[in-house]
Parts: sequence; structure tokens; C-alpha cells
Amino acid sequence: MINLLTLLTIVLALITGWRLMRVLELVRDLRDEDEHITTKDNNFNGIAFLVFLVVGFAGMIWFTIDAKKYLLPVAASKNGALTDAYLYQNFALIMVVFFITQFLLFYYAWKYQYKKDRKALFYPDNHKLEFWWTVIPAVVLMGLIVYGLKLWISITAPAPKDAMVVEVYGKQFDWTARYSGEDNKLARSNFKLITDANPLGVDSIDVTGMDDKIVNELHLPVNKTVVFKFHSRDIIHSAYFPHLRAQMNCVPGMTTEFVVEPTITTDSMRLIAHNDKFDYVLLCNKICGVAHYNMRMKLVIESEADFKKWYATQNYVFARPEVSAPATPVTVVDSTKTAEAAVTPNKVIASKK
Ligand SMILES: [Cu+2]
Repeated sequence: MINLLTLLTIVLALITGWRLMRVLELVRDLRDEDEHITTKDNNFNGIAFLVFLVVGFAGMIWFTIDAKKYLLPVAASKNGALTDAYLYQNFALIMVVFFITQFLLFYYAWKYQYKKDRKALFYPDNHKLEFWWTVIPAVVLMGLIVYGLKLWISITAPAPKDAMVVEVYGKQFDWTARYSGEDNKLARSNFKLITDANPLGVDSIDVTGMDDKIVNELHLPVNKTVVFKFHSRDIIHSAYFPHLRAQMNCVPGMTTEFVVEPTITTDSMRLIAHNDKFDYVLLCNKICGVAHYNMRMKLVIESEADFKKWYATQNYVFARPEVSAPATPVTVVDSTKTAEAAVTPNKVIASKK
């Protein structure tokens, strides 16, 4: 109702303004002024163009600086820093072109306002000029595109062999992650094997899963390349690490991946962002259902030593007691290996290098 009244008020105000203009025109006709637009009007409009130019530029600069507080802090990954730099190069170029063209537009509107003793020059075309203003933007755009493609190819290049493999598993409405352990290999999984004790359906027949660990909070060592393998149990989700400038769709029935190298620890970022409560997050960036907004997981980036300490406290996939059969959790477990890993868990990571 309020909206309708507001709309009605605006429409009535416009009609009133239009009628007033008409009255003024009629008055002018009655006074028999043959020239409706006077030199004074022209002067006023010309100067108004200049004022608009200056106020517009000032507003634009102020807004750009002010809006910075709404932006994400500096990128916390190697690729993120590269894509940010590319984005800012684009912004800089657009700004330069914007300032030059807008200045010319408003300046000439003022300079070449109507004067009684001045006649406009008829200048239909100039092929040389048209050639250059077509070729220069085309070459600049081509450069930007080729550089952007090169950047994209480097970002999506296959992971180096020693990259740490971590699975990120999305479902309505939470994330679970699995670390690949000392062999750096994730065991295969199958949704048919999903139980409360085995939430990712890891196949116990696959021995590479014996050292896999499942976590509900992601931790990553700083300056170490990680390759995320993304999966989804139900529908398409999108794993989004805003501070790492990384995002990848999680599609049921297939594996997608993204390589990332975190460069700033959580503690350092708290100092950079002037916020001691700052935490990195993994968000879902596909509207995947009613609790989509709640689909997030904390990410901690820390030193290698802190990471190892945390990792040692996490549970192995198959070390969890089975709810239905507590005496024999998994038949194929290599008990010596599991026992050894449980006693000296730090070895799991230390020997991965
Ligand atoms: Cu989702």
C-alpha cells in the first residue's frame, strides 16, 4: 500500500511539473518573446555541465575510496594475488578511459555552447581517426583477454605431485572434509556405503583409506600447495573460499578440483583486517535449498607445526567405533599400521614431504 502511494505521489509530482512548464511556455508566448533560449540560458547550462563534471568526479573518487571498506581483505593465496592484480589493472585502465572521455564530453559541451556569431563546422567523417579509435581499443582488449586466459590456464593447471590432497564433500546443508594421510591418496568412496560412522561412504576395501581422516573444520598449512577434490552427495553446491579467491562447483557423480596455495595465516590476517575475531570460511555459493545460508565451514590457515598438532587430534575414518558392531569396526584394517599411526600421529604428516 505504501509503495502504491509513493508511486502515485511521484506520478502526480511529474504531472504537476509538466503542467507548470506548459504554463510558463504559454506566459512566454503571451509576452511575444521570439527567442525562447537566451544567451543567459546557454551560459547557465554550459557552466552547469562543468559543475556536474567536477561534482561527478569528486563523488566518484569519494565513493571508490569509501566503498573499499565493503571489499574483501587482501587475497590470502598465490592465485588470489594474481587474479586481484589482474582485476585492479582492469579497473585502472577503465578509470583512465572514463576520466578522459567524461572530461572531453562535458568540457566540449561547455566550450562549444551556442553563440550567435559562431557557425558549427560540418565534419562528416575522418577515416584515419575512425581507424585508430577502433584499432587501439581492439588491441588493448585483445591484450587483456590473452593475459587473462594465460592467467586462467596457470590457475587451473594440474596440481604438482607433492600437493596435499584434501577432499571437500558438500551436502544439504553442510561440508565435510577428508585428508588423505601419509600416502597422500584418498580412498575411493561410494554413496551406498554412507553410514553415521562413515559419512562420506569411504570404501573400506581400498587400503589407501586406512590413514584418511575426516574433519568438520578445515586446517591448512601456510605456503603449501593443496589440491581440493570436490564432491557432492545430493545436488550441485559450490565450494567458495572468498579470501583465497577460489571457487569450484561440487557436482554429484563427478570429481572437480582446484589447486590453491594459502599465503597468509589466520593470525596474520587478523592483524591485516584489524579484526581479532576474523576467520577464513568455506561457503556454499549455489542457492541449494532452505538452509543454504547456513552451509559454511571454518578454515584455519596456520604454520606447519600448528597444523601437525591439530591434525594429530583428528579421527581416522575407520578408527571410529561402529554403532552396530563395536567389536569389529572394519574387517580389512591393517591393525599394525593403524596402531602405529595412532601412537605417533605426527609421522603421518611429517613423512609426507
Ligand atoms: Cu549448498
